[in-house]
Amino acid sequence: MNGRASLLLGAVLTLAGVITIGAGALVAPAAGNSQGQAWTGMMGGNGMMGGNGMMGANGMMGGAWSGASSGPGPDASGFAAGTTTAPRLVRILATPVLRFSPDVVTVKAGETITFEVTTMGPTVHEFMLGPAADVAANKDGTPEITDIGMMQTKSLTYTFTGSGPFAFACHAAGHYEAGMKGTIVVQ
Ligand SMILES: [Cu+2]
Repeated sequence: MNGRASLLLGAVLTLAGVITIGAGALVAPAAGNSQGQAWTGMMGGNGMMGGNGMMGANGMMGGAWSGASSGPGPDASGFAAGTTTAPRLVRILATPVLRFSPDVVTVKAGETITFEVTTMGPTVHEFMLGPAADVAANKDGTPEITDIGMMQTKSLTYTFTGSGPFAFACHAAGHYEAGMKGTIVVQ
């Protein structure tokens, strides 16, 4: 981790310590983008009282940061490959400088990973993940979480079947072109 990423992580931890009051992390039930779509709606989804609003499980009052850290990667001691019943947790920050941190994530072939993506700063981000060509093309149907607002954390669970290549990206207007993308290394 470079110095800037360390600073950003420290900042987000500090902020989260102040505002994380309510529920813990939101965990997607399965791969795909069904979660984001399920959140739409006047009161149940993106509204003030819903799961994605100010008072909801993923809003300013809760779920911004669960406190857990990313599980050890394949090259680290204590590594345990994620499974569909026990996915490995990988945290990613979406930063105000239009970068993901980290922007390279190493997985074992076949692993199931839950990505928890937290936006720092006021710029809203997205997180699309899948086959690299689909992610580069912003292809419809590629797993994605959208509208990740300031200090919000949203999650996406994905199983890496095959050797890839896989990638992730933010396709908010102009962000991908500015370099807001990342690489999955499959071991
Ligand atoms: Cu973005």
